[in-house]
Amino acid sequence: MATETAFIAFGSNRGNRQDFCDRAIALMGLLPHSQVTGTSSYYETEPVDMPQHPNDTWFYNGVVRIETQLSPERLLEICQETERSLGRDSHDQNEPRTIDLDLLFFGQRIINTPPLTIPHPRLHQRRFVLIPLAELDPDFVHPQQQQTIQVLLDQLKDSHQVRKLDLTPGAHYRIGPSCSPPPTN
Ligand code: PH2
Ligand code: MG
Ligand code: MG
Repeated sequence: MATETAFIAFGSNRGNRQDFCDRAIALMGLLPHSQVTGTSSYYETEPVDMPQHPNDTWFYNGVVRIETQLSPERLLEICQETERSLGRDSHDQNEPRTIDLDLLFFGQRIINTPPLTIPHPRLHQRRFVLIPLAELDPDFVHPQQQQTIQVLLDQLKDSHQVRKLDLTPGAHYRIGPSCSPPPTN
């Protein structure tokens, strides 16, 4: 089976946003026939394309990169199952959500078969996606725009704010050696 590089964006604007993002990253680490090969920093980001309420919570956003032998259809299904398992109960774009997982790229493939649209149709217009993507792979070429992530970011006109957070992504739920308690001597 061929291995492809996929990028998945995560976002949370409800409840304990850091915790939901940590848990989503941990669950991505358990994907069958797949390996997480990169996790961006967390960013706190101003809401984009949402009706403005005065005390709207900003999002936590970031991106993970995986090498996978899954099909894009199966990967999408697993992302949706993961959203449900983390308490996502609405798919109304305007409702706050515990976690949103969006498939951004699947190698260089262009897919337009409902329910899949890859690349994600708005990713090249969104600073909250391009900044974490550029952290992981600035030279990745967008198969439709035919530009690298870095060039798309340099050319971007999106004035919504994106602030890098000083947190370790996935820290609370990391599986493996970093779970060991610190030495006690
Ligand atoms: N997701 C949306 C719409 N607007 N804005 C930010 N800052 N972050 C998001 O993840 C986001 C958004 C639809 O999924
Ligand atoms: Mg989304
Ligand atoms: Mg989504």
